[in-house]
Amino acid sequence: MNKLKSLILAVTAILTGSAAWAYDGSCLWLSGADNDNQAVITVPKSKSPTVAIAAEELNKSWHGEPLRLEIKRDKHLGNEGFRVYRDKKGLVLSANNDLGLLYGSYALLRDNAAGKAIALREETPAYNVRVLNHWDNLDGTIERGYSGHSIWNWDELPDVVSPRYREYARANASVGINGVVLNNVNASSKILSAEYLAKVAKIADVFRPYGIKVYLSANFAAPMQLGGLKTADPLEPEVAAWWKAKADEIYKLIPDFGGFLVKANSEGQPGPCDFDRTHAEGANMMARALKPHGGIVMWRAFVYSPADADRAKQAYIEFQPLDGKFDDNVIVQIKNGPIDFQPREPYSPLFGAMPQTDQMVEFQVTQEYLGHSNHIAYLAPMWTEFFDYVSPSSLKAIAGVANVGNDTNWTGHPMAQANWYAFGRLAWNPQLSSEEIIDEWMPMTLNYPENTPKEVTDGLKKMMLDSREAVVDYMMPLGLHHLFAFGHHYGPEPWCDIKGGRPDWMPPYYHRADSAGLGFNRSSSGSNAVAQYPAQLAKKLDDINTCPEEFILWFHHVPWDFKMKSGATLWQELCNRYQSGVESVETMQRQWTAAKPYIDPELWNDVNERLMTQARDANWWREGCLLYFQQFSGMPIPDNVTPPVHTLDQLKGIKLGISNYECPTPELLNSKR
Ligand code: GCV
Repeated sequence: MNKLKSLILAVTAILTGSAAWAYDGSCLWLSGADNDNQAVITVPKSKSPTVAIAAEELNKSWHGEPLRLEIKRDKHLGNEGFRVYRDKKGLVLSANNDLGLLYGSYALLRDNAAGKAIALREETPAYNVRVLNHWDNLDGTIERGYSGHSIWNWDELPDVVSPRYREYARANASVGINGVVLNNVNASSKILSAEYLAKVAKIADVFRPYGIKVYLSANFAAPMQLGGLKTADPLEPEVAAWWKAKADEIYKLIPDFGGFLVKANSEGQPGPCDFDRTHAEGANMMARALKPHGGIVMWRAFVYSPADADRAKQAYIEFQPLDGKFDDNVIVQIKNGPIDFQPREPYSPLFGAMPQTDQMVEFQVTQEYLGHSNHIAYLAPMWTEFFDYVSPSSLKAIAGVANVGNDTNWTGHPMAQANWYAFGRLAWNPQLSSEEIIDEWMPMTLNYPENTPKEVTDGLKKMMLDSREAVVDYMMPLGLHHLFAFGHHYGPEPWCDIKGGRPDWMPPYYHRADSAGLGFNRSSSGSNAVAQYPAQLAKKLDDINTCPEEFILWFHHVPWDFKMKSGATLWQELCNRYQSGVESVETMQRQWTAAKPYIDPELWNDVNERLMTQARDANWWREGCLLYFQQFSGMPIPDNVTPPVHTLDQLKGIKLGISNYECPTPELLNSKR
């Protein structure tokens, strides 16, 4: 719902005397003030604004027994942990400091809102750095942003500080996120100018009471672009001095500044390799500038210069030999998979391959490759699947590419709020299951009445839990990847071939369809990417008969008549998976329809319309991919699969004409079919 509509509703409510509250999605999972609340809250005497926020939140919405907040030394709890226990006088929330009390308050309120009994417990976060990465540009656009423009109003800062910054900080703190990188990794050096740092400082001031540190993406060539130096060579003393002076300047303005995120020598960004230096030399030089202030460098390993014929191997080839060469305030930030946030990827083999180096995972919360804001794709199952392979304890920190924009409901698709929520909860506790997280999020956000039939809420839960697998099935099942339309990555283009374009930006590079079969041979008889994994897993992946089927086309070029576990041939199985993906969306539509009487009409209609788009697009994917691959398999589409109604040429003719900064609208999609 747009802002104008919200305003009209609010005004109508005032004029008609009806309830002023109308759903617009802006509250996220957080409840507003609760007038019936009779809570008795005792808080420590403190001037801390953080304690004041905790008290305000509890006074607003706590429905439990009288509660006492205490600051008490407890070495188990660290800086951010909390304990909930009972003593003779009643229920107590205690922590070492104000921040622990804030996190504990949000945890208690979560229990309340989800209708759970208060669990007596001790909680500490799994990671000290739990950070969202905004890919927001200084002109207000967001790379891969699907919910409007950036929430940072750079033009009006530092004079005007939008109230939304506080709402945003509150939402993050409520799920345990404690850091925000404000700007795109494709970074403009301007963010480091005095003019912009003054603006950044204002945002940091708003975030501070919520325990959130500000970080910035830094352009490696800033000493040249901003400082007028002739070089950005990390071994040149004047370059190191420039970064040191810049760090000193930043910390004067923002004493708790978190540090830098750097995309170097990747997709055209400058980096140390431009000066024949290594990633470690570049990262360490910047880290040394931050070190005296306690800052860190998150150095991305998202690189794929063609050092090998297989892009999936390139980051490992470039980074693994640098193990042990990074300073202790550098963390190497690695995307969960070896290619690029596909609907399903095996984990990146770099994880665990650099035992002397701190590593962090980068998840993508924004749905660049999962239907933008038009499709429901609850991503906790993808992230917990990653943790099934990579032990959370082997990581030092965690990052998620934000899906937040200035739409009233923050995330475009109302259900995409669940991904922001899930990222925060998993960053705090990666042992949580997707189901536990959705059990928390759903009642708090969808706000259905308590007497909603269980089969309805079970249906909604299933809709969310199955949604990512549905996307995998209708977009690229069985380990297929990167079949996306060029540039914007919305619809299917397995045929895409742009003259002069990098081969590894073209889908045929990844699917390798030919008359013999389908899939990228990364086994020992092919690119041997399997060898980058630990020996036991490598052996399993290497054998077409033991490779998990969800990855079979990632690691093998599989003959069309290969017998799959179901007994079907590869071709039949492929057709079945595409069909099943489409049918799953139809099931999701039925689950949503069953919930209609219990959901706010505004919310229900919004999601319903998006589901219609999703259903149509799922079919678009199914038809496009099956018709295209059929040219190679030469086999008929089985009877159990709905016959395509379009021709391949018709589907090839669809060009959305959208940029990398927007979501195709339903109107645009309608006009193309
Ligand atoms: C910020 C992919 C995306 C780019 C993104 C890049 C990255 O290539 O398509 O938009 O750039 O990843 O993670 O740096």
